[in-house]
Amino acid sequence: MGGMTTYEVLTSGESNPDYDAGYYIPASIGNFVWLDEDADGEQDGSEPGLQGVEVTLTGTDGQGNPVNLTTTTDIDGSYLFDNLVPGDYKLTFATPSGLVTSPVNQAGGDDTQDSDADPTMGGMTAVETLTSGENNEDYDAGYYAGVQVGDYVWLDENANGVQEAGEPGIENVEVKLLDGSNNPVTTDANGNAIVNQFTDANGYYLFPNLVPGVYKVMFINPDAAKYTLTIKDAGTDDAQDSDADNANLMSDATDFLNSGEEDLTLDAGFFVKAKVGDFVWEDLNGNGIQDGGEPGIEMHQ
Ligand SMILES: [Ca+2]
Ligand SMILES: [Ca+2]
Ligand SMILES: [Ca+2]
Ligand SMILES: [Ca+2]
Repeated sequence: MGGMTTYEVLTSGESNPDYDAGYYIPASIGNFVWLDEDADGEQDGSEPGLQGVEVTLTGTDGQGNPVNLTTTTDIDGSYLFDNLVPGDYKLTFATPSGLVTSPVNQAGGDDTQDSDADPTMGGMTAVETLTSGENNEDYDAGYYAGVQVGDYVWLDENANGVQEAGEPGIENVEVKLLDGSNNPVTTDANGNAIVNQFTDANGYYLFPNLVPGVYKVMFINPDAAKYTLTIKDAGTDDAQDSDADNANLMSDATDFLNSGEEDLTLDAGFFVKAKVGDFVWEDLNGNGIQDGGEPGIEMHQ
């Protein structure tokens, strides 16, 4: 009715104070989905936005109407639901394919710099009450890709510490995953349990889909009576050397692996000790041949 009231008949002497008008300013909520490269749940300066992530707004506006709207993030990772009636709303971020949701409510409690999508709630945020004119840009979501470490145990036939053509892998060697402080790593980026890996028929192992961070591995000598660990860090190519320390069979720590990175240079070489021998005898007839009946000589020091 264009802001028109009903028709009121004013009678003689009437003073009617009941004709009022209320207004609100539309509200908005947004605004950022980003690649959390170090998986700390904080928006660091160099971390880019993620395009094409689906965001759904649900709730009830102040007039009791249910609201259900969906949008996708722009090329810079931004999104916005605007022109909203003030009310109670929450957002649900659809996890992009192949990525993992960052931890919620980090960044030292700074709501402008954290991630608000709760991975235990399917990417849903808490409920936000938007008031008249509120432009809330603090509803953000971070995602990262898992990292991986590996990948090889081999028979260092010439014991020079370098992986060379013709030197085969060793199958079924057990490898443990440790963090940078030598503690066992128990879960992957999706919260699944990590078990020790065993090298395959070609000597390869892999710990995939890990939370970005620093890792070490520890190799278990498959047969200590047979195998000796080769020398560490021989040569100049980290991809072709052995990384296990002789004292504890642990590698050095990797660099910090950011979202999607890998370090496949964590390798270990073992060799089998060579033997020489084995007979000194009394050559009774002096012909230089070990004839039957010619006895061995026991040497005494
Ligand atoms: Ca971060
Ligand atoms: Ca926030
Ligand atoms: Ca070698
Ligand atoms: Ca290496």
